[in-house]
This record gives sequence, C-alpha cells and structure tokens, in this order.
Amino acid sequence: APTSEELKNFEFIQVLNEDPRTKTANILGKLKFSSSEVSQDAILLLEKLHFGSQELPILSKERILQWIATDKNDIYHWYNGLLTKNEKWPDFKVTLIWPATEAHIRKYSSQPRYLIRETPHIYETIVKPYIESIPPSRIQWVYNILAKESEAERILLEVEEESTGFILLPDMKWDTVTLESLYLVAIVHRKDVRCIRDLNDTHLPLLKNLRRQILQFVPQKYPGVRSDELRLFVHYLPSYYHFHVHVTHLRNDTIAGGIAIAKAYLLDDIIENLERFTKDYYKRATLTYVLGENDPLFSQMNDIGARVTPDIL
Ligand code: M7G
Repeated sequence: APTSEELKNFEFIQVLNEDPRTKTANILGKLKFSSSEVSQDAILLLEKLHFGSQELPILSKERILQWIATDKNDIYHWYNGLLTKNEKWPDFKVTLIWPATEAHIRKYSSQPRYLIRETPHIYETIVKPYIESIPPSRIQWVYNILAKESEAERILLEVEEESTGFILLPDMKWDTVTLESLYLVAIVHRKDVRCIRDLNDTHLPLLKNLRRQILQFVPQKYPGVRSDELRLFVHYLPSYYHFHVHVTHLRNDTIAGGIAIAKAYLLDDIIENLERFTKDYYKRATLTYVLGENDPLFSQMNDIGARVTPDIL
C-alpha cells in the first residue's frame, strides 16, 4: 500500500460527491506512487469516524485539545473543538481506489437517480447481456479474497464447501471497531451465481446455510450483538456480480449503508419466495430498483421506457 508520504502527492481534481448526514466525501484526484511511471486517477472515499465508546468518558480530560467558543444564548453555549492526535482513535477512514476506472468515477459521483421496473424480458434482453459483458477483472478483489491472496487475515469465518461454502469478512465500509455500524460481507465460494436473478430452489441449501451460520457466528464473535439485530440482505443491482450477502447491524441504517428498499432484498424474503412460492421466483419477478444516470444501463433503460411512470404496472 502507498505510504503516508506518497499519499501526500494526491493532487485534487474535484469533489465527486459529499454527504453531510453521513459525514462522507468522495474526491477524485491524480496519484503517482514510487513504483508507478505516470500519475493515474485516484478516488478517496473519506468518512469521519464516530466517537468510540472508550473515548467518550475521557473526552474532556484527554481527547479534546481545544475548545473554541463560538456563541451563547442564555444557558446555551456553543463551541467548536479540536481533538488531540491519537493513533488509537483515528479521526477519519479512507478507502483509496487506485488506479480508478471510469466506472468507479461514475459510481462514486453524485447523479440523478431513477426508479426502474425490470421485467424478466428486460433482464434477458438488456441486463443479462450487460452482466456477461463485464470484464472478470472487475471482481478480481473477490477472487483474491476467495484464494486468500488478499485480506486473508481479516477472514472471520470460512465454510469450505463447494456448493454451500463461503467466506465472511468485514466489508471495506466498516471501521471494524464500531459495533453499531457493523458491516460484514459473506462471499460464496461457488462462481456460478452472479446475482439474485440466477437463484432458484437448488440454491436453498446455500442460502439457508449462509443465514444459519452467520446468525450463529456473529453474536459469538461480537458479544453484545444479537442475531435479531442483524440485517442480512442482497443488492439488486449489485456492483459486483459474484453472489454475496451483506450483513449489517440494525442501527447501521444510513443511506450510505446500502439498506434502502429498491436496492436491498432481505435474505429471509429471498428464501421464502423460493421455498414457499415458486422455485423460479427470480426468473419471473419484475424487480424495482434505483438506477443512477451514470450507470452503463441507464440510457438503454431510458430508451425502452423502463423508468417508473403512473401507468406501468
Ligand atoms: P455490491 O452490492 O456488489 O455493491 O456489494 P455496492 O458497493 O454497490 O454495495 C459489494 C460490497 O462489497 C459492498 O458493500 C462493498 O463495500 C464491499 N467491497 C467492495 N470491495 C471492492 C471490497 C474489497 O476489496 N474488500 C472488502 N472487504 N469489501 C469490499
């Protein structure tokens, strides 16, 4: 990974997106590492971190370096504050994407969003060919995890089984400390399920195994977290077409957590739909989701009139 010194060479180009509610910002720039010849596009995903529970009791004694009084009214007094430097309690978390592709820049840029109704026909004729055209390199990070070539020391649980096995590890969005924002991802070993549309009743053992193992394991690993505080869900459309399940704490319910409806499909509902209703549920369902204007699928969806209007349905 690039060193602190190398990161200082990050040359700002523009802000792609920022959100005061989640205290996050996505910044585009150029970065050149010692090993690289030319500077390439780089994205910094920045997030200001939460005050840790150990830090709160000692806030005024140890953590706050300076109080800056800004105003007062009656019994109300306002300050801004500066924190001490302390490696135990970092101020912010960053994901660096380098070199960043056009697809990354589009994904992390603020953009108008639209609701889409994807019928099975639209899936077969537009979405499936698109998924098949995505270069496998896009999910190299997934294969690195499965082959234990990356993030091996972060693996929390592995079930080594061909058809129902998976690896559970912290999602890159999690600071790995704050339990209320717990965010894990379970990546299945098998490579033949790209997304929810590929699921049928033959995948029930896989889905149920994921559910049971995760709900058993996580409360043991993180005492204080209950199984009924965990949200297990799948994204549609996902960004990465290799089947994986998102595991988040109930209190991690910000928009940045990706739990919004028309994006997140509960694992329990998926299991029930396949088991109780019909084994080809996800072949036959029309799925509603949010699509950003920058998404490679957007213009085709727009052209065929897949955007939600009062009269489709
Ligand atoms: P998704 O639904 O395909 O895409 O989920 P999304 O990013 O639109 O939600 C992929 C999940 O994997 C997301 O929650 C990402 O934060 C997470 N993720 C992505 N990458 C590239 C990595 C990675 O390299 N390591 C880990 N641990 N998680 C990642």
